[in-house]
Amino acid sequence: METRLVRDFVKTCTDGWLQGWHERNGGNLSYRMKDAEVEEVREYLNEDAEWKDVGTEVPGLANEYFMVTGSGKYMRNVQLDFEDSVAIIRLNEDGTRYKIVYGLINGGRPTSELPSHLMNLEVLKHRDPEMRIVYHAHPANTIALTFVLPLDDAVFTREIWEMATECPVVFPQGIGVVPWMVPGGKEIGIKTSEIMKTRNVAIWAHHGMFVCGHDFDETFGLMHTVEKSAEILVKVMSMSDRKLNTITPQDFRDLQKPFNITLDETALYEKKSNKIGER
Ligand code: 2HA
Ligand code: ZN
Repeated sequence: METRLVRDFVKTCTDGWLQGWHERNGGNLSYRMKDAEVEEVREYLNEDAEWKDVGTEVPGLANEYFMVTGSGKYMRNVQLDFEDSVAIIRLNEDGTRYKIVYGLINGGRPTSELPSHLMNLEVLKHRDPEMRIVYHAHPANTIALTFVLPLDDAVFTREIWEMATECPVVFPQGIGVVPWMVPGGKEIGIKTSEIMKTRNVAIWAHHGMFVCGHDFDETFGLMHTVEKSAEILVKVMSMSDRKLNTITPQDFRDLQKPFNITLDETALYEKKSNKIGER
């Protein structure tokens, strides 16, 4: 199957692997397919496959097709063996069941995080019908920060925004943080999709990050931008627990007009001190 979509999907998996975000079978990727993309590969689809439970309900995505990585599959292998690592699934008419219409040729299931992916994609479709991608990875610097920063949306947003001027421009809605939870289920999917109602970045404490977007470049670029800033913050914190200089709340506000963005004001609190992570 050599389509533009397949090339873009594979490239994202490979790029994430090359960044070191996908040890073993870590991370997963999903894409809500356009009708024309389904038609393009129609001849490869097996509609006789058996129905299985999603593990949650996503009625807003009824009858739609998704390209998803497989549970237990390695991101590094997606480029080497696409049909073994990836599936196209179709949802039933009430969004409670799916069938594998393509891929996972050696058996297996869609990503273990399927409930989170689908619940996010449902919320995103409602927000903006062209938001089609959800990407989960295990980037080390972002995860490291969840051990030392308070697990607070405003603090995470502010500390990561301060590390690079592009951050507020790239994700003006800020970051949502999910406390440690059991992965793979409906509960963590509910928490994450609550964040995706208004934001494009969710950090799972001591686990990883979820991002969304309209296309693969934007989605991958968002993960990359957050993780790059997290890396700078880790470097700064390894030198000092305080900042001598930084971007101020007024500096952030000054970005809004020229960049035509509206920033999450809850992150622009006045800090009591220059100690990193303190409100
Ligand atoms: O192993 O990343 O969260 C895939 C995962 C589960
Ligand atoms: Zn994970």
